[in-house]
Parts: sequence; structure tokens; C-alpha cells
Amino acid sequence: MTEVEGILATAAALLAGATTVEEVQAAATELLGKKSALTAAHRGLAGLDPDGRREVGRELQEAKARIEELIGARRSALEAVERAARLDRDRLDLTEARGKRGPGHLHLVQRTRDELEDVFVGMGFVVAEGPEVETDWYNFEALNIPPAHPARGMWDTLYLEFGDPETILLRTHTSPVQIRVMEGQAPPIYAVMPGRCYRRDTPDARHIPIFHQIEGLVIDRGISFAELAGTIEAFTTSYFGPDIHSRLRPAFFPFTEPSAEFEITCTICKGSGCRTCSQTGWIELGGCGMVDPAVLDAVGLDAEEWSGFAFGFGIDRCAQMRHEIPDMRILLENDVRFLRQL
Ligand code: FA5
Repeated sequence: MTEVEGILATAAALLAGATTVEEVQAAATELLGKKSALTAAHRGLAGLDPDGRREVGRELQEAKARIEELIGARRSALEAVERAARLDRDRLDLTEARGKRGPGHLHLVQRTRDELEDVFVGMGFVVAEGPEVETDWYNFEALNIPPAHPARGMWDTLYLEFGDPETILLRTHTSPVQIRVMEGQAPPIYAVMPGRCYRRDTPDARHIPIFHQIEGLVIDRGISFAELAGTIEAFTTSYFGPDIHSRLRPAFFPFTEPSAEFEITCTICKGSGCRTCSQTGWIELGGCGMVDPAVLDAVGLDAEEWSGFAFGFGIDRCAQMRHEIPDMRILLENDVRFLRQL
């Protein structure tokens, strides 16, 4: 009996002194293993009479259970301490970043895109999207621009080294999405298609090599140029306000006939002429025109039955005009002094 009490007292002291889970494991081996006092006491049972063996045997069993209990309790306690220390070590203090920088917000170009979509959805258009990596067929051929046609010079194209040379490219405009929409659904179609475009353009006050356009497409019966002009005018006044006017000037695009350039009063100088508008008082926002019958043919629509118009203009250019930003390059520069103002 005295020996069992001694074993229990040693176990309690040994475990209390263990400060890590590994030390608890070592103590457990010392207390319950082959060389432990408990195992030796078990061996001593052989020299006792049957009654003594039964009684001391029960004592030893109870002592073993008690020691296992002590080991379990000490291990759990130390595991909890170690977990808390680990969590504390791994903790990321985000309070400093939040305090200094404030919450984020959408970039001006994304916000402009959302606002433009809202204007057109309000006019009854649906929103569609297409891929930024395009085939030559969608970006050019289906739009009535065959290989080697001089009109390809209108878009300084970035080709990808993929497949046959000059077959896969970064789309130069959102017009290929017109083709995808016409392939995907039967008329009537009233859709706008915003997205990112790429050109080998030299950056200047009104050009950046990665920019955004929003394309518009209407295909229905009996659509005329009057509907196109009316849609452009309705858009201009609802987005820029009643003081900003639009004008259409004759232009050429292979996929529309007749074609026009769509310009608005320069919002920076209010029409008097400045560096941004090259002293003209007008800023070109995009191109437009009546969908060429060759394009309707390319997607299998009967040009006798269906007619329509299309337009495509710069989202970055819209943001620039609406917020009177003299130089568009700042949209790509991530200058927080600029971004914070928005
Ligand atoms: C086109 O891209 C035609 N796809 C537009 C069109 C669509 C015509 C449907 C007829 C029917 P253009 O290359 O002119 O046209 O570009 C249209 C507008 O995109 C420009 O007026 C301008 O607002 C914007 N844009 C073009 N290049 C850049 C650039 N590098 N940086 C910023 N905006 C640009």
C-alpha cells in the first residue's frame, strides 16, 4: 500500500514538472513502461498469497488507471497551451493596414462600365460578353475584313504565338462579340457588349494600349439610320447631361455602311479647344453605322428581312470625358493620389 502511494506521488510530481507534450510522453514511458516501479510491483505479485495477490493486484490496477488519467489531463492542458501559442504566433495584425488605407473601391473604369451598362439596360438592351483572345475570323473576317485587306491597318494588332501565324490575337475591338451574339440568338437583338481591348497604340492623352469598349448591336425589321442617331443622342444626354451634345461625321468601317464617327463636346474645355481635344472642341467617342449586309451574310441572316445598326465606343474615353481627366494614361498608373479622388 505504501509503495503504491509512493508510485502515485512520484507520478504526480513527474507530470507536474513536464512542460511540453514530448516531456509528458517521456514521463508516461517512465511511469508505465517495462522499467517502471509499477511494472516491478506487478512482478512482485507472484510472491504473494492468493488473497494478497488479489488485493494488491486491484490496488495496482487502480494506480495504473489513476496515472493514465493524470497523463491524459497533463497532455490536454499542455496541448491547449501550445495551440494558443501557435495561434498567437500566426496571427496577422490587419488593423494597421485598415486604419491607414481605408476601405477599397472599384476602379473608375469598372464603375464607368457599370454605369454605361445601366444606361443601356434602362433603354431596353441586354448585356453580353465575349473572349479577349479571339480568332482572326471573329475579329476581322466575319466583319467583312478579309486577310491582307488594307482596312486591317486601322487596328494595330497584337498576335499570339499560337496555332498558324497570325490566326489568334488579342481582340482589337469589341465588334467580334457582335458576331458571337448573332450566331447565338435569332433577331430581334438589342444588346450591348462591354470588354477589354488591346492595340499596339502609342500611349498619349487619349490612347492607352489596353483599353475598354462597349459595343452596341440592334437587329430587327425596318431599322434605319434615324434609330441609330436617336439612340446615340439619348445615350449622350442621359450619361453626360443636357449640356453635352453629340454629332455624327461620315467615316468608314468595313462592317457598317453607311458609317459614322460619333463625337461629343469636349467636357474639359466645353468646346472652346484644348490640348486633350487637339483644339477642336470635340472628342471622338466611337464609331457606328448600319450593319453591312456582308456581315449579316457571314452569320446566315437574310439581309432582305433584317437590318440593324452597331456602335462601339471607348469606356476609358467616357470616364475621361465625364470626369474631365486631361490625360488618359493616369487610368493605368495606380497613383493612389488619383485613385483616392474617385
Ligand atoms: C472601332 O473599334 C470599331 N469597332 C467601332 C465600331 C463599332 C464602328 C461598331 C462601327 C460599328 P475605333 O478604332 O475608332 O473603332 O475605336 C472606337 C473607340 O474606341 C475610339 O473612338 C475610342 O473611344 C476607343 N479607343 C480606340 N483605341 C483606343 C485606345 N488606344 N485607347 C483608348 N481608347 C481607344
